[in-house]
Amino acid sequence: MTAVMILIGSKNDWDVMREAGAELDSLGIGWQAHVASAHRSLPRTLELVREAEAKGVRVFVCGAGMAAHLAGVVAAATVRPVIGVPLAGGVAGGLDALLSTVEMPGGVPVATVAVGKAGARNAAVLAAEILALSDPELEARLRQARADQAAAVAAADAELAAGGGER
Ligand code: RP5
Repeated sequence: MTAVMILIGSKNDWDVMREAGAELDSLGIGWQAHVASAHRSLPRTLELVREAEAKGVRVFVCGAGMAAHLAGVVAAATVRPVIGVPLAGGVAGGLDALLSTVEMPGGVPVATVAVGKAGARNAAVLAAEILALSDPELEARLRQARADQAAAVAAADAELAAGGGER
């Protein structure tokens, strides 16, 4: 089942947004991705949202750069959760996209994450956390992923110490 739809404003956004797909894969969540521009192909974008709702997509993840209106337009077209990933590339290195994504008018929220790859990954994790509210097995996988992260930090710390991390 496709639980998450990833939308990107340009094919050039995929290099970063593929991180979201990879994270969803690692958590065992079904997804599909489409290029759908708020500016260049608005009717198709709205059609994709309608189709996604009809086939049971529960969370939208939208990545866009520059005047990043994709997440906001999708949020205007659905009451399902929309997570926005601002992407670098504009004149302000991603700050432009961050503000375009996060500054939504009251009543039409976009849950906005960090600029770039960390944001793409966190969008997937946040989508998973939303889905896990009604899926105890997914919640267990999320808890395991957090435990794995902590173990990786501990391993890095031990490696640093073994390599002479003190004087
Ligand atoms: C946005 O404009 C896209 O999300 C992309 O990040 C940016 C530039 O698009 P391209 O000119 O690279 O297609 O709509």
